[in-house]
Amino acid sequence: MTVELDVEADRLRDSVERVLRRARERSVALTDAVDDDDLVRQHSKLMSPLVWDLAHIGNQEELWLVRDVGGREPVRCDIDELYDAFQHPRASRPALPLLSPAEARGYVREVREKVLDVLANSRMGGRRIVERGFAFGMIAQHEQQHDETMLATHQLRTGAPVLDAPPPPKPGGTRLPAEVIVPGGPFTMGTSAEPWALDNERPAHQVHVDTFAIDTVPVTNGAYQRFMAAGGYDDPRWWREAGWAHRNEAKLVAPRFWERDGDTWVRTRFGVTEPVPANEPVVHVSWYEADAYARWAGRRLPTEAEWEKAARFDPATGRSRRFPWGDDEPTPVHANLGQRHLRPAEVGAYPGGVSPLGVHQLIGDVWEWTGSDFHGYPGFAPFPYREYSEVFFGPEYKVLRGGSFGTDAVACRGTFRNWDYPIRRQIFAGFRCARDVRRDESG
Ligand code: AVJ
Ligand code: FE
Repeated sequence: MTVELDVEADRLRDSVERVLRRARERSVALTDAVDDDDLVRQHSKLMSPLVWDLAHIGNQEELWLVRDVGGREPVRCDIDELYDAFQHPRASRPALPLLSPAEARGYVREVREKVLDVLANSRMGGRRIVERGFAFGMIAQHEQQHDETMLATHQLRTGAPVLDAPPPPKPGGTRLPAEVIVPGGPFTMGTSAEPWALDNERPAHQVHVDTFAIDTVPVTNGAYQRFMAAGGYDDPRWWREAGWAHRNEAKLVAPRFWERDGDTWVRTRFGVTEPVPANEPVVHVSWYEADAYARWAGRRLPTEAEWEKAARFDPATGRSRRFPWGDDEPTPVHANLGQRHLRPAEVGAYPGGVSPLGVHQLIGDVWEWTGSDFHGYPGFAPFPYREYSEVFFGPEYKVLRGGSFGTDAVACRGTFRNWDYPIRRQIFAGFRCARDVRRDESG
């Protein structure tokens, strides 16, 4: 028994070390890609300077893994306040006396060395926070979430391209049905078993969902351009009141990063301008734009429960899977995750990731706006800190699901929940549509 537990703990420590290293390689690549001047500059009021994200990653790691889990002395006790996201809004961060790029790099390295020592000595159990490596998994996810945020900052910066990646796979040419019918009935939403699931994904609970239809693939640029060409941005019928007000104030006419070039649209991605690719999922649209498109199309956004049922429900067993394809961790066969590519793949490009009911690309490519506000599930309990989720619960945030090409596998699963304001467009967000299905239609 003890020997088995030791083997189990060894395996866990190895996998923790791998995900921590993977996150750090990405953070280093994203911050080494530009010069120091670029690291300390603010590329958009919506974002922190990259050097803030870097030191904040180290500071969270220090707070939870060095001090709390490890019970060690602080590496630096004088900078917590600077890197507390609740003390300083993003727009004010460039003016703070932040660590310089060299200091930030030294800081995260020093913290990591201590953490690897804490890890080597951790029993991976005993206290709830280290049960099955939770705190380490939480910090790897935190770093990867900031890496995705830094990738969004890269997308907002101007200048010559500095990031590079091979193109994603192309679809095989199989024709897919436009939509999939998901049978009504109960399913298990959320999880109590996933060791690294964050507090807002818990606990597992039964939810009844009426029969509905959901798009087989995310809405493409080509489909979205038909909405634009039909005057969708100029017709208040399709927009809810707050969306129409925002469309007027922000003068929305197209997704973020699109520009008119003669009579076609081009878009700039990580410094490269190209014609808008018709078969890729649309990305960089706000919730209000997604909502207006859906209404124009005679459809609606899926609720969060509908999205999760489409992604996880296995009608053969009645069970909810970890991922659409099953319980195995994502690989490049399943989904476009982890910044392996710098764009979403064309729709139909991941047949290996299809759900039991036949829905494609739920994981990876683009975050998908749902129609739902961000709330705690029945029985929610904040863990390990209220500021991860609970302080954001309420009607002002909309839930996004599924992860993007810029989301690492450690921070993505069938239960994972993201949220943002309905006006936000700098995140890698698209959507798919759903509709109610009448009883006589579903037989
Ligand atoms: C879950 C992506 C909304 O970036 O604000 C990072 C993740 N929480 N540091 C965010 C997060 C604390 C969070 N999102
Ligand atoms: Fe953070």
